[in-house]
Amino acid sequence: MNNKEIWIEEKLEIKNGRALKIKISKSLEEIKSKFQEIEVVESEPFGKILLIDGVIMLTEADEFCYHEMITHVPLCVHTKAQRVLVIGGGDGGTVREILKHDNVKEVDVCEIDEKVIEISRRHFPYLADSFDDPKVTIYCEDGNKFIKTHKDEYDIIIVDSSDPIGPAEVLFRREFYEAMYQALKDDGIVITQAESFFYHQEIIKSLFSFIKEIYAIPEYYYTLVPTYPSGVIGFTFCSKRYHPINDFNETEAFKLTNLRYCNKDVHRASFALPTFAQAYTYQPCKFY
Ligand code: SPD
Repeated sequence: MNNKEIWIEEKLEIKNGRALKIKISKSLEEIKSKFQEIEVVESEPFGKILLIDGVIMLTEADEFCYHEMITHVPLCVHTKAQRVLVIGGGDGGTVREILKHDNVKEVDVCEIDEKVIEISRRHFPYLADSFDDPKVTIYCEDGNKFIKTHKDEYDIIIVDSSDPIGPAEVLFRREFYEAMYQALKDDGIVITQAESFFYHQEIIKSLFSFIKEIYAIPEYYYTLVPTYPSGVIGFTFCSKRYHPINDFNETEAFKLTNLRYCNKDVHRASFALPTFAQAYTYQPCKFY
């Protein structure tokens, strides 16, 4: 990069005729792994940014909006969870949040690309240092294969993936959700990154076409992340037994850790979908 003014635009959304432009002050590192191109840049408005194949994975300024919501929502519903699996999540942000819950005794991380972990350790230590906790075991393997070798083991599985192109495509398929069902204990919960209800209706509809046939409680909730396309990103909440609202408990970890986005009102509100988006999912979340 030279000293001229430089902006990045998210490649995936440019294809669809829309983009968020962010002013960059410098490129910090760019590597090509076996699976993808990984890049870290320094931006003026959002601090450091991690990009994979030209798509923003996280920025320093707003990563907490995503990592808190992908993690504390299930952990405050299944409050006795001891074993948690993260598929993807190679930057460490999701693990950092999981470790705030003392009831969790083991965190397995299955990240296909060791280079994502390496680059995050160099540029985002406040996220990736979480991998050094003795409760954490890292497997650099294909999540879709890994999951099929585990049965009845996990209380919570969190899929912190990139978008359904490249290595993450398989993580949006029915067979993967069926395998996760088998890997869960009988009161387990799966949470998956499930895109934006403004921009990715077909993906969400496709997910719910099979999730509702596999899991007893299939729901969708969302968070606001200004640097993701449309500023909104959602998650599937696939549960065998616990209901996201009725079984919510404001745990000690939740109260004491100074969360910046997630609180009990946000937890509840995140399951309330705009009317048009309810049609993409299974049903409006039942509030009792
Ligand atoms: N459209 C980008 C979605 C990226 C979701 N995963 C981000 C990884 C942060 N841990």
